[in-house]
Amino acid sequence: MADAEDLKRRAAARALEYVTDGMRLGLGTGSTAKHFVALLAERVAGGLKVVGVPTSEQTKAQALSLGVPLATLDEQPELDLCIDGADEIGPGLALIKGGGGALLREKIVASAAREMIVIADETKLVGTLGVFPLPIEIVTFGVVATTRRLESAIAAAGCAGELRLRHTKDGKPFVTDQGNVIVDAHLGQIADPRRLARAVEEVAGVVEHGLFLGLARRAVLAGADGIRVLE
Ligand code: ABF
Repeated sequence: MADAEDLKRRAAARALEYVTDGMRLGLGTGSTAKHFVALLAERVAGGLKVVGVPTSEQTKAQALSLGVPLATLDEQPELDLCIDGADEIGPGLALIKGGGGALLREKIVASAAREMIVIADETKLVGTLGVFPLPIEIVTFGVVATTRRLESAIAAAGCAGELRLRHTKDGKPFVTDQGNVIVDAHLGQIADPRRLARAVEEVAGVVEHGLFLGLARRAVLAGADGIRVLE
């Protein structure tokens, strides 16, 4: 039986079929995206010509170490395709992302791409988003006040749950690549993702949230029975 890493690698390998010569690619973050970057590097070594825009310092370091040509988003502001993982994939390919802490750059890069393909093992597919905590990136100024305003906004949008500031393993606040912090909203279920997204976006101090709505065009899902492509 295939283990989780094997399934992630298979999804990444299938997504590679959408990559063609000359493409400008958004390169995602996380363990599934890491497989994609490794497989892409093999194709680059074999002569495929692409340029990648990484969504995190982590992905940048991996791609550089494997010889994948990179550019910044300012150098390549329009991308052909972005390939990234997700924490949950819900109806209509609505996503929760950001468990890895890279949601801000991930959303900017995905938005700059003509198409986004999400890659995952099929356990990420859910009927309703929200079991995975929703990451919300906020600025470091006024964290307590912003978190309180977020609690009210989230309740007004019909959701309930606890908000927790994310910490690293050694107990320090987790700091993103952009120098912000993350509050994880433990909501259990998000009945109306658009309503929640709008409510969160209205709170001063919020930089971005992990609801990716209307961004993914396809999901390549690997399971024990093979690969499924949802569109
Ligand atoms: C990134 O990696 C994130 O948005 C998401 O949090 C995570 C998914 O990680 P994995 O592929 O390791 O499950 O795409």
